[in-house]
Amino acid sequence: MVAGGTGTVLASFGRGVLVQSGDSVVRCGLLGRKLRVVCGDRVTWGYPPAADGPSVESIEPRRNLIERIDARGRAEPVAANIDRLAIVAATQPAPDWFLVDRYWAGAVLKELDALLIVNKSDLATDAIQPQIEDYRKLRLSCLQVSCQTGSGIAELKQQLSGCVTLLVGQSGVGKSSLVNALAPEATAQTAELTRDAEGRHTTTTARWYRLGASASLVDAPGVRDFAPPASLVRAAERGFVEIHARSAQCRFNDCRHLEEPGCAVRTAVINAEIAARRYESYRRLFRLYEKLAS
Ligand SMILES: Nc1nc2c(ncn2[C@@H]2O[C@H](COP(=O)(O)OP(=O)(O)O)[C@@H](O)[C@H]2O)c(=O)[nH]1
Ligand SMILES: [Mg+2]
Ligand SMILES: [Zn+2]
Repeated sequence: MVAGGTGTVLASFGRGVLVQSGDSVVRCGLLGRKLRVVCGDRVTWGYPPAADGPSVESIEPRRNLIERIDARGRAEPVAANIDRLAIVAATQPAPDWFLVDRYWAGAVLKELDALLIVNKSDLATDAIQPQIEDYRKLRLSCLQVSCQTGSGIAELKQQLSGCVTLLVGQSGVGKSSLVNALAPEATAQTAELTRDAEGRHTTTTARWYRLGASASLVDAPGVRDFAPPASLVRAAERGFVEIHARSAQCRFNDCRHLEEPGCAVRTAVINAEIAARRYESYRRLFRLYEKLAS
């Protein structure tokens, strides 16, 4: 039996965590009531005399912490030490582009790289090509793949190397299927495996999967809203690259790009230099942040 060591938290459930330590996975308790461990944490574990089994003893300082807003509007930790956000969309279920914009804005604010993965390319994708083109023009990387046929998966794997990537997206777009396609030994639970007796989807916590030697994926079901930085209503603007770029030309320094006179952003929308749909996403995110900050 190993005496302990350091490792990465694969999943955290209340008072217990799974830790990847070298090549083994250890189920640990937590030493002390104050430890709050989240998926992706780097931890030290051992067999402290005060505990009756392997226990996490300390957490290394985090590079970042991704939090979501729960149903009551409170911030709830999802995962730590993330490099990149992969936003997953598909033709089915029909994409919620406002949600995609919101995720991208969240990534910008957390200083994460962002990537759009459009899954299910085996189905007709004509309907969503215009939006994909819009994102490409804004320099968001977009990759079209199919878990079903394997198309684009090798290229995606290449893009993910060397990074810890957090997968987010509507339920049913194929996040778990992507984990299985990229890390066949992972056996992430897909829709077929997570329905309960009544056929409802069961929610699970974030899970960390090793992808070869240098990359990993975190599947984070149920993340819709990222917690905005406290006191930062203007954060919404920074999350929209094209709006942020234009704002320098607004008459007022503190222009919110809503009804202010001399707003260069609204002029750009009228001249179709900024997509009306993206501007609407900005307004909605602005209102959401305003509400959360009040
Ligand atoms: N046609 C098609 N269906 C897919 C593809 N990838 C996943 N699915 C299906 O989409 C459904 C939802 O997949 P799942 O991975 O559970 O989505 P999640 O909720 O985002 O984790 C399942 O029925 C999958 O079999 C794909 O590339 N093409
Ligand atoms: Mg899933
Ligand atoms: Zn403005």
